[in-house]
Amino acid sequence: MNPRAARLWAALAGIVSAAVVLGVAEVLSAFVGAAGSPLFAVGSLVIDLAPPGAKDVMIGLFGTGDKAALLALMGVILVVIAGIAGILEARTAPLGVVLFGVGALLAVIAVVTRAGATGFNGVPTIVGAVAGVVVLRILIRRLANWRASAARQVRVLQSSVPATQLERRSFLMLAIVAGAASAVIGSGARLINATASVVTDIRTKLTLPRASIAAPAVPAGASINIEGITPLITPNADFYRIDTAFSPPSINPDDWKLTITGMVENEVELTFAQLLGRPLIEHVATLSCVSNEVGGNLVGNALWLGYPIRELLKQAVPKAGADMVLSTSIDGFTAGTPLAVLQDAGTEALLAVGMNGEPLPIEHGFPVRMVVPGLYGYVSATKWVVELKVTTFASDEGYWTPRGWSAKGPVKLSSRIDTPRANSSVKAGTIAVAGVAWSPHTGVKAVEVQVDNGPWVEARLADSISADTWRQWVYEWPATQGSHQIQVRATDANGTTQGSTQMPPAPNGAEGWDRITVTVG
Ligand SMILES: Nc1nc2c(c(=O)[nH]1)N[C@H]1C(S)=C(S)[C@@H](COP(=O)(O)O)O[C@H]1N2
Ligand SMILES: [Mo]
Repeated sequence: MNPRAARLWAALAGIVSAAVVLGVAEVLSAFVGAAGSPLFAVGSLVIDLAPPGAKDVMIGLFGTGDKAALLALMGVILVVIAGIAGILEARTAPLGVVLFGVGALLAVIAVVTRAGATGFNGVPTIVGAVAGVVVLRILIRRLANWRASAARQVRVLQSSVPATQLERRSFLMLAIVAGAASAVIGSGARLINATASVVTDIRTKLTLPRASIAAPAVPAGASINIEGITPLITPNADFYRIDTAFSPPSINPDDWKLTITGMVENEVELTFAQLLGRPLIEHVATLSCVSNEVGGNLVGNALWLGYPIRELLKQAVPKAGADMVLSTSIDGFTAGTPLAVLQDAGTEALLAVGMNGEPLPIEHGFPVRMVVPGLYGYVSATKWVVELKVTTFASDEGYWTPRGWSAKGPVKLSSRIDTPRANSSVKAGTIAVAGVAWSPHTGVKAVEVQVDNGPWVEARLADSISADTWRQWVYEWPATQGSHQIQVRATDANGTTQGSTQMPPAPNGAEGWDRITVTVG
């Protein structure tokens, strides 16, 4: 093999390895967040750093294609540098690896310094770089073997042809497979990431209309100010997330549409703009997951902004005999909700667009989800919802029903101790035992605490926002030295008290008293 050919193959090894870096980084970013894409970050950084004159030149030359032109330019530069790295590695290892390392370091810096990025977003690039370096080392070793074998063949002038062919094949196979896989899978992931960043951007810039009917001010007495108690309103960043989506769907609101189909007199179609044009209402409601264990935290309370589903159903006019609405997410998830609940004038079942004063976070259903006070999420709270089919429980079922969960899922009366923490140590004296209790749509009227085998003592309940939300409670406990067991039970507005029977989450929600042990010193 002549030196020129050897250099070209080494350059190819470098380019393939760079494709592996980017491909792996894009695929990982598709799962952990589009902000992790080194291509996106470096491109954005270049745009930010470019002097205004350079931008004008690019726009002058390429018009609205300026971003594509920039990407192409970056691609050419990358190919050249990667080629050089391959040649360096073949000639003077590990210089090529060092060049890869420096490039990856710069890309990681670009990624983590983007607005809103965290150190975690650097992980895809780091993992990608490690994979790329491994491929580079293997390719360069195979290339060296191929060259050595070819040189031997020339020297002895006899048939070691099969050996040379094998060495060549092992180099080319890896180069082709790694290059092609990175290009194809990486481009697919890049497309997903590009859409995700576009949708993130649209969401950030979106201003929702004000509610026609604003939620009444939260009563001052609804919050108890105690260290360690769950806040009355759960911030979006802390709101539990449960869904079957590996990475949350990216929906451009301009492309979003809801259809109401099935057993209706009039099929209804609603765009996002039309939805925002309707009179929206605000409502605070507690949402909880049927999988929540006693004492668990798969429950949150938020201020939702949305349009009452009952109004849409009025427009669609359900036919006689229908008793369920099967809501479908763009990702295929479905939930079966009793039609009567969605039609009920006293239940604020919403097609929600806002959560705590912001557009829905993407992982909580952007641009539109359902929220139905009083029902577990799996039978009501479809995120990224695109279709409501009016149907019957006899002929349709939601996603979780054939998987061992009940077709209907009213939320069970529950209470939880937030503070002190289970198995913690506290000082003797007055200890605030506090937490939350909920029975959405029914309301909580009392909470009692029992220490060891003592009597059940009534806790002080904070004011209620409405029957649809949880209530904070506190019991000032005169704690004496020793190990103590504390348990809690709530009574709902109908006078029903939580029973002592323990039930696991499946098939329709956990039951039992939350119980902790603390050591008083
Ligand atoms: N598209 C979709 N929507 C979904 C789910 C899902 O898996 N996919 N899970 C449901 C379940 S089980 C719950 S508890 C709630 C959780 O909503 P959150 O993630 O906003 O807290 O969403 C519901 N909506
Ligand atoms: Mo759930």
